[in-house]
Amino acid sequence: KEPGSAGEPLYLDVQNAVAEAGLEVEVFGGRYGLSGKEFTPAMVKAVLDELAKPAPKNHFTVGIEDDVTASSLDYDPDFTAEGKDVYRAVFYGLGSDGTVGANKNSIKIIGEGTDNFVQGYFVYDSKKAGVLTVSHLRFGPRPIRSAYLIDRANFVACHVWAYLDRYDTLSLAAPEAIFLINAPFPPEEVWDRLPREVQQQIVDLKLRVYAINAYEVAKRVGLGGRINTIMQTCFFYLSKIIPPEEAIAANKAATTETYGKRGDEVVAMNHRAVDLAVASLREVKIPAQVTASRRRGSLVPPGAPEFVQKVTARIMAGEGNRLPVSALPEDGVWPTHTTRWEKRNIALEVPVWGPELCLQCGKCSFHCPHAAIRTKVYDPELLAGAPPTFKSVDARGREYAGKKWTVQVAVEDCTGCGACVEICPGRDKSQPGRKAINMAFQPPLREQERENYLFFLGIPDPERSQVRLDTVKGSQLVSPLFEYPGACAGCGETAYIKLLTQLVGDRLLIGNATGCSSIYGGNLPTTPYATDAAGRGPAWNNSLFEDAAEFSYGLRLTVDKLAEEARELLDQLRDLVGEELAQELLASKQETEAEIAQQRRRVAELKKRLAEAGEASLAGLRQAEGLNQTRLVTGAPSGGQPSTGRAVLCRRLLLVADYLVKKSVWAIGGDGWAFDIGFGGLDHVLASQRNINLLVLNTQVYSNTGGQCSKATPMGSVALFAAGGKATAKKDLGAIAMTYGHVYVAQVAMGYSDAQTLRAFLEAESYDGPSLVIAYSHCIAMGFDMAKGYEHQRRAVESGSWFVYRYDPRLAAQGRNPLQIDFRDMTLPLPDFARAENRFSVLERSHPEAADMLWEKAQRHICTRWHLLKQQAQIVYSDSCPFEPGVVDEQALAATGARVVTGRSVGMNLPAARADEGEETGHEEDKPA
Ligand SMILES: Cc1ncc(C[n+]2csc(CCOP(=O)(O)OP(=O)(O)O)c2C)c(N)n1
Ligand code: SF4
Ligand code: SF4
Repeated sequence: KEPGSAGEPLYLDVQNAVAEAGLEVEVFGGRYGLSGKEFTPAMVKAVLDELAKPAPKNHFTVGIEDDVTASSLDYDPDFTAEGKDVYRAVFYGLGSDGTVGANKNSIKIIGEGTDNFVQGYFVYDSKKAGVLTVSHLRFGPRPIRSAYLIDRANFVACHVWAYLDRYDTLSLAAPEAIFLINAPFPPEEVWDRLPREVQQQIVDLKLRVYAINAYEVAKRVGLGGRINTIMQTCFFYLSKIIPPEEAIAANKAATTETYGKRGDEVVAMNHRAVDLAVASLREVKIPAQVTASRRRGSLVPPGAPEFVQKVTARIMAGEGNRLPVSALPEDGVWPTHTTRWEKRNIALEVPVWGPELCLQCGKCSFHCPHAAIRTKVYDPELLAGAPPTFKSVDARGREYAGKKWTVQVAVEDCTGCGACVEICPGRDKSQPGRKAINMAFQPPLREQERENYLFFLGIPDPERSQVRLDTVKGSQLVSPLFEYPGACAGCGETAYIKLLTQLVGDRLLIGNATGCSSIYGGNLPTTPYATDAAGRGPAWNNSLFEDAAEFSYGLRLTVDKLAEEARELLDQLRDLVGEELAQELLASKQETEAEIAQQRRRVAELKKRLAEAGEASLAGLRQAEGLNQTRLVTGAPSGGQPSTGRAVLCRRLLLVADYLVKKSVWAIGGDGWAFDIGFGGLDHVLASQRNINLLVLNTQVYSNTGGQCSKATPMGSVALFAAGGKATAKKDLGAIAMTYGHVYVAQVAMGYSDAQTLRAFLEAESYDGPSLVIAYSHCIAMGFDMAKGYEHQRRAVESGSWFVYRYDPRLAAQGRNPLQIDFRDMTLPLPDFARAENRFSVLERSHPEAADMLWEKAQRHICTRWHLLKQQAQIVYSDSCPFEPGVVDEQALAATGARVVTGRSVGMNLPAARADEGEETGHEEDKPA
């Protein structure tokens, strides 16, 4: 309903039709099902019952607890219209653990193999992985027309033990239902480990409980963490919808079909899993009474703000639809920095730091996609009061002499992806495989590491200006302002965003294209964008899939305009503010963190002086009845007191003074945005001369919507809409952007070189013009173990499938070639790279000839592009060379009188590379690329 409208469109249409026809019919309108809310037979009945009353409520709501306008209808939640012969099963799974896929298989097996009718509803969180999925399956002898979720299930399966403490999984169980739990310990221990509330439900509802340690079974047969086949087998075995032997045979056939493309070994592992699942399933003995004293804890830690406790936590618990209208903020403002309260505990294994092997390189923190492993350098006195298990060692390196060093894991936020362990260079020479961080079982570590992490967070960060943000290690000594995003475990996009927040801090403004990054970036109920100790953080916004570049361009124009206004006002108020302060504020170039920090202090002083001056003249302003606007704005000081007119200027300057500190504007999105749908806008922005940065998180497919082919998809790989292998080469967006000459362009892959990535980000940020950074981002859609994502990035570069380079127009202005290629040569044949990734290898298995043809062609194409790139990097630039960046000095142009230019942003120049870079760790990667 439009705000202010008398009713919803359909209601108004019907009212109109009835009135025009002159019928004597009473029309009632109401709302249901908004935002995907349920509309059940019980609610339908409530509406019909209401209409039967002498004075029914008009404009009612049902299924929403509207305690603000009191328009809700009550309904009886126990009313059901479902037949008793319908078998209802609910499965609580972990996003991307295969539960949903297995359930779809179950529907197929039962639908095709029996006379049953089947139905499946799948409820997902908008987060991609490591989150709750609930599958609702119905089977019955008659067609199923229940267009709503199950609320009384005969079978409830909980595939994640930790859910028992987070969600009321048994609220959907019918009396005497079967409850199947995946428990990561022996079945005999299950009862005693259940929270009291769950025991109570089991006893009250007389449930039959079965347990299996599916993780152990999966590990034994070589399936890693994939438990879906095991849990599906248990479902078939227990539910007896079809005879167990038939179900097992059908299940094996289904896994053959599902995993056939991944090779015989994967199929065999799944078949072994089916057999072992049945042998490992145990019934849990249920005592007559509840025995546990442990209760379910609060979903969020006690220190969480009231709103988080009362509203956010309920949405996290899956109870958002039960929140009353009055619980929601009137103005729609929702707090940020809230993923820190989630404590999802989804990792079965987490890294554990061994200080003795640590090289203090910061790579673990740099590469962690979830900001769940952090490093800190601090004064030893700050260790006072540390928990007994808190670890620290003497910090290495001259600049950290006398300080302490800690690597700390946020075990409750870690996803267990293993990326940090893979990347860690600290090895034990006497014990191959042992590193400075190693994965260990999480549950026993949880309590102690929670305490350690809290203590770690309490140690203050060093001043930004005191750390070398231009080194891998230094960049990780400031807290990220993007933490624990709900992206897939091991996501290849998020570490880039996290790094950006560390390099730019709270001056960052982001316009985000729709895609994975907008989902994990701007999710409800929690957001990963965080604030610093002063309560400030990046400003983030998402408009559309296609318009992030233009949208961010708008942010840039706005910031520039406000900065221009601040400067003009400051100029007018020089005498009031103080000539020296005004001059310093206007002249500051803010090229380094130290200068930016100084400018912040100046702005703080300016605001203080403005507030004082404003106060002094407030009385005059209040008496200024009849003053016209012109006088207000142009009023001059009189008798040493600010005039009322100048008070207005002061107030205005107070509002915009923060824009005197430089802001950094970034458009962020995927390749679907940048290469395809938003390309026109992106190109438009590149063609400008504004200081705007575009970060493309290139997963080479549309990841968020399931892996559709984009123009960045490599030739010879399989994606949705390119089922037989993509037959054209990927578009070279970087090459296109370089043709402008005035655009800073970089292609990076942090798995190949973190130092080069870091450098590119800093250069892009410092370049006073448009910058395009295209970041290779591994993705679950590529089809490999995400723990090894950075290794795949390295191989992509070594095979030439991905070139890393930087093109800096500032070099051309110095008579140097702006293009710097950041790797030496291709050392890996393309097929060797391709075979390790399912997106390619699936083609070789299904159509080997097509794979041969396309990979051969792709290899040739890569060689051609490589030669062109090398030649481009070898062109000799000189003062007289025609190859110049296409930048014209706008001020000089304006001075010709040809046009007036206003409000162009002023950027900072790149701090010169320091000769000692890379010395602190001795790693090749830490040296300037
Ligand atoms: C105009 C429009 N078309 C389609 C969509 C649906 N949609 C949302 S995100 C997305 C894919 C994003 O892919 P990409 O830009 O590559 O980002 P990624 O998810 O890979 O990070 C699509 C198709 C949309 N939001 N708007
Ligand atoms: S296992 Fe993954 S999420 Fe956990 S700390 Fe390491 S990189 Fe981060
Ligand atoms: S990556 Fe390994 S060696 Fe480097 S800081 Fe982390 S734990 Fe230490």
